[in-house]
Amino acid sequence: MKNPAAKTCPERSGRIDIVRGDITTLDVDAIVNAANTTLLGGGGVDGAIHRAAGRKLLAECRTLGSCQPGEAKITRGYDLPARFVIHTVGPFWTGGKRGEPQILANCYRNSLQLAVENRIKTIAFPAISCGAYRYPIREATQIALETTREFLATKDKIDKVIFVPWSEDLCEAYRQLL
Ligand code: AR6
Repeated sequence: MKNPAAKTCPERSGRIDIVRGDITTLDVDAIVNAANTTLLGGGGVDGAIHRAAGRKLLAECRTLGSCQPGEAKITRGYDLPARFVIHTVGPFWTGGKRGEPQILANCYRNSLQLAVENRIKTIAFPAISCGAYRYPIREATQIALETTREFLATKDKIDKVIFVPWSEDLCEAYRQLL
C-alpha cells in the first residue's frame, strides 16, 4: 500500500479484517466508494478512486443516473486492482435525528447485497460518511460493523469484508469494536 501507515492496524475477526491504508491499492473483487448523489466524482475517497480508476469510470458513472443516500450502484474498476467499484451515498450528519443511522446501515447492507448478486467474494469499505459528511466516528464504525456482521450471519457468499480506516482515530475505533 502507498500509505506508510498501512502496516499498522491489521486486525481480524472471522470474515472481517481491518487494514489501514489507501483503499485504491487493494487487490480485492470490489471496493466501495463513498460517493455523492451525482456519482460524478468529488473529493476524499471518491476523488482518489476516480483518479486511480481513470476516465472510463466517470464515463460509466454517467450512464447510471443519480444515487440516493443509502442506495448502491456498481461499475467496473477499470485501472484499479479491484474488478468492481460499488458506489454508495452516505448520509450527511446533522445530529442523528434525520434517519442518518438507518441510511448509513442501508449503505452497508445494499453494498453487500449488490456484492452477492455479482458473485463478489472480497470487498473493502472506506469509513462511509466519516469525512466530508462528518458522521461521528464511533457511531459510524459501530453501524458498519453491526450491519456487516448481521449480513454475514445470514449469507455465506462473501469470504472477506475489509474495513479500511484512513486515520489512526478510525483505526482505533474499529479495533475497539472488534
Ligand atoms: N482510502 C481509504 N479511505 C480514504 C481515502 C483512501 N484513499 N481517502 C479518504 N479516505 P469522504 P464522506 C477516508 O470525505 O464523508 C466526497 O467529496 C476519509 O479520511 O471521502 O462519505 C464525495 O463526492 C474518511 O475517513 O466521504 C461526497 O461529496 C472516509 O474515507 C462526500 O465526499 C470518508 O470520507 C462524501 O463524504
